[in-house]
Amino acid sequence: MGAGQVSVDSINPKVLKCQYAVRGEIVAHAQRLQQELKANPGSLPFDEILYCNIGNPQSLGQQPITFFREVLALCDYPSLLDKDKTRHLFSSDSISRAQQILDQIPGRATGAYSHSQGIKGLRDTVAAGITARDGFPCNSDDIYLTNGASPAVHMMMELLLSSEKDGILCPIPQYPLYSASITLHGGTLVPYYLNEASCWELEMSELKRQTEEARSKGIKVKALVVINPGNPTGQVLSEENQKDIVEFCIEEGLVLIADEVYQEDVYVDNKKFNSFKKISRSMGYGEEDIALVSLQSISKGYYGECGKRGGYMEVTGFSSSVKEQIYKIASVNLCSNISGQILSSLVMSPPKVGDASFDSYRAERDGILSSLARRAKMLEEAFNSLEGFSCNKVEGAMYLFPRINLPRRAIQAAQAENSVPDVFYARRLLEAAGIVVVPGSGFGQVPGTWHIRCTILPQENKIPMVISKLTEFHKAFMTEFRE
Ligand code: DCS
Repeated sequence: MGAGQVSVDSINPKVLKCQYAVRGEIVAHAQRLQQELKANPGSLPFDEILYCNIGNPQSLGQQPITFFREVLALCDYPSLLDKDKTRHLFSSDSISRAQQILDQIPGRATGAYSHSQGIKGLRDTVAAGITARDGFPCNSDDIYLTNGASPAVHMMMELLLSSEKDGILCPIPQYPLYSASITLHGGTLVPYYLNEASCWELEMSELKRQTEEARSKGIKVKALVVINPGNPTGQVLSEENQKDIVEFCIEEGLVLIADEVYQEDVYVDNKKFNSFKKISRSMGYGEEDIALVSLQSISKGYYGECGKRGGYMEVTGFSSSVKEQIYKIASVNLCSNISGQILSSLVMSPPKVGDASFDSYRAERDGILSSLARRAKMLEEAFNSLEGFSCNKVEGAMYLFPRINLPRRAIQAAQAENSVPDVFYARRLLEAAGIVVVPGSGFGQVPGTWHIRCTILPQENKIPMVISKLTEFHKAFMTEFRE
């Protein structure tokens, strides 16, 4: 078949419609500039591209947790376990953990397919970790180990959406995986706006209003997505708010899809992560009351193992016949990758007090999290000090989502180029300073407001440089477009 036989007109229109800004046009432009820098050093006003567009910690220098990698290496190359010499390279608890994991893997082989929900012994470990975290029991039959949270989202959309009459409530701003997956599966995104003026609060009145409005248009609202801590908005929900959300889902008969991938990334003392499973169970609600899907990932937290692709979804409150269908969808993909499965078990069951690795594990974990908290604060203060910017507190996750009040002349200049104003700003920032951010329009925002999303992930010693480049660019930009 020749290349001409497939055209954009002949492919699935849902693919054409789907958008994913985190790796969109600004990033493509950054990659071109990076090539340019390599081919002609000194040809651009900067000598390095600073990728603040994506939550990919290790790509910017974050080191993996030693214990996790030791266990992984031993599982992947078990011959090391038998050799007296190489034993000195590994901590004693990583050796015992690897042995324990290998005993749980059929054939002791990380190169074998596993059960489609994931290796039973690893799911047992994940379930025990969830039980310890929440203080409420978790059954390993409810766990599906996945290649990150993304496939879990696609799986749920596949399950729930049959036509554009099916709606999913999503926060705006949202992480564009949700809009992309809903588009690909032919459903309708029902937006609910987070309130920027009150630190991106999730207001129940807004949820109700949007649900009613969607229903009045004939849309069957099937699920509510909540991202907590929020991406791109960085808020951490209060317990009271979470309880109201649980009540709302029960009253309205909605599946609650709780995206909890940033559960370890909370940077403020007055807020704490609570899983929706814990909140709903603490209210006395059980499986018969609420359908709940909780997502976790090895990509975030202090682990940042994005490229290993791991995570899980905990699915509760679905009938056994629906669970059979979820299992069927999982089984079409055979299984998730085994390294990701092992890491999922490790992040939910890291070294404990008294284990040989505990002190080094704790130092690595706390070092990463406290540095992220400092970086968040430094960048937040920097944005707030710039004319026209206002930035809410980063309570959690990995991003700042400051609002920018663009001068009228900048908006006109963007329109003259057929560009969206925040895309125009992000492009200018990239071209002048080499800093890559994602325009707010990629996440959704109140019409007429403009934002950018910037990660807090550049290494801490680079933050002052990021801030000074950003400041220099912004001042020049505002001067250029001043009325
Ligand atoms: N859910 C949220 C809220 C996310 O932010 C991400 C990734 C995912 C799910 C999916 O991650 P994994 O598939 O790796 O588990 N965050 C993207 C982002 O905003 N920047 O980097 C990736």
